[in-house]
Amino acid sequence: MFKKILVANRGEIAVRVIRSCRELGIKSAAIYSEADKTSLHTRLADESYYIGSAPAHDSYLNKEKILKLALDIGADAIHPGYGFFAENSEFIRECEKNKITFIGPSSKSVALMGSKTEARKLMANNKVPIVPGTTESIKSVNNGLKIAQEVGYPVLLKASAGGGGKGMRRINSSKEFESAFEATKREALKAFANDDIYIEKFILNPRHIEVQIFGDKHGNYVHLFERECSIQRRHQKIIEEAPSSFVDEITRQKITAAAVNAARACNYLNAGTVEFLMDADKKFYFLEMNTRLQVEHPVTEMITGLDLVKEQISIAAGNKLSFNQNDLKINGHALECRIYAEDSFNNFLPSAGLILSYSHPSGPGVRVDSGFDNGSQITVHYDPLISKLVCWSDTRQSAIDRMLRALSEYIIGGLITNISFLKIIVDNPSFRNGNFNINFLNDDFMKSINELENNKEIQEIEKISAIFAAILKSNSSVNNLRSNHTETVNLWQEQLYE
Ligand code: MV4
Repeated sequence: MFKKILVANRGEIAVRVIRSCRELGIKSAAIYSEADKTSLHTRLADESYYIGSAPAHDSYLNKEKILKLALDIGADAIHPGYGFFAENSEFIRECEKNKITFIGPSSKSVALMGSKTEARKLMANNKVPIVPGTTESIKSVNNGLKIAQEVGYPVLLKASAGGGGKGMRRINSSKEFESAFEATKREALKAFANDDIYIEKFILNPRHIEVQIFGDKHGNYVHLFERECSIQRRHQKIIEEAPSSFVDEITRQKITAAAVNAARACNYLNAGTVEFLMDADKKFYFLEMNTRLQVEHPVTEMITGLDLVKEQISIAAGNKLSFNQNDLKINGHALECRIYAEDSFNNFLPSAGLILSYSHPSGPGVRVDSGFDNGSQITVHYDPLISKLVCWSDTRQSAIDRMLRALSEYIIGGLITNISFLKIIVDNPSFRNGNFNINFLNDDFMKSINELENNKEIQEIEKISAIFAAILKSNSSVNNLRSNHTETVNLWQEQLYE
């Protein structure tokens, strides 16, 4: 087993990894930027090292500095979290060269899955259904027009080096083809230094279903069931759940088998996620493979009882998977809400600033993964994710009720959050009935909630209460007030949440 793991990340995911290290008796080393001197991950790790100023390219994305640090402090492994170096094959290759274990897949798998056309080719050859379209890049307008005609409009042009929604364009008819082709190519070259583009049939109103997989160094592959991540806005996931209420047992068997085929096809090592689109007929299509631990992994942990980070570490150390496929079964239902520092009712404007008062929900079936606390600063330099609220219960309906209860317990003063937006979604009848797809939070939905009369009031009250909380916090009498006049505080709570 490893002696010391360098955690090459920040925020809630750094905290998450440090916690598993501690439980395994492995020393953890945090890195922190100027902006994170007093952050939770910096304080929680066994050792913490300053690596540069706040902008990520000066600190969390400084490859040379991080690798040198790992060697200097005797770290035998690096956990990348998600984002930053998690899917950077060059960084992984450097780790491999320096005999530092990268806790994740090989640089080869990451590079392979980074090319969407190569990935599609591999999947098509290994019994993983792909979206109809090409597995080679399109060389000319005429060639593209011919293929689009065969596939049938509407089609999507996608950048081979893209992913996560970047570098794609919808084409509705042959008239639009030429200009769209040129524009997508141009944009791809600019964004990815690679102008290979390919064609897929545009799947209308699909759901986003993904399957968690694991592979070890002994040729074992397992899946940990599916997650549904359709509730998103501009490719930013907001609510995830496991299992999907749309996936029946037969579909589950097919889609998880396809995901395991995908993992085996690329000799995949460690934790990965196979993303699919699923149409209204429950036909599913491979989309991309994410070669990292994902933000939403806790919902899978809640329904399987496993610690995915511990499993990652164990596998990276060369151990066999600690369980067989037959050991796993789905227990209950879990939902995750992402608490962002943003104004959902004002074009999702980020809301940077100081968290002046913070208290999070707890109680039965509630888990909070958070990188912040009182006095933490949310800066423009990093992701605006403050916290992940995960609720488990035996059924989806009771997990939803629990989520609403837990959301109402949050107090985050000093900046605007999306908590009231989350409450509206979770309590929406269509959401409760499982009747949604990736377009659920479309412009019509946003318009309808922005027109809610009492919603305007909620927004105003939230803004005022953020200021109020800030004043309370800076006033030394706040502690007396809280302990002696609880009802006063509760009245404020009622105003805020009723
Ligand atoms: C698609 C699609 C419809 N048809 N491909 C967006 C992110 C990237 N992973 C692929 N994406 C999509 N690809 C075909 N052939 C619709 C999307 C899409 C989407 C997919 C998953 C989750 C949210 C989404 C939001 C908009 C578009």
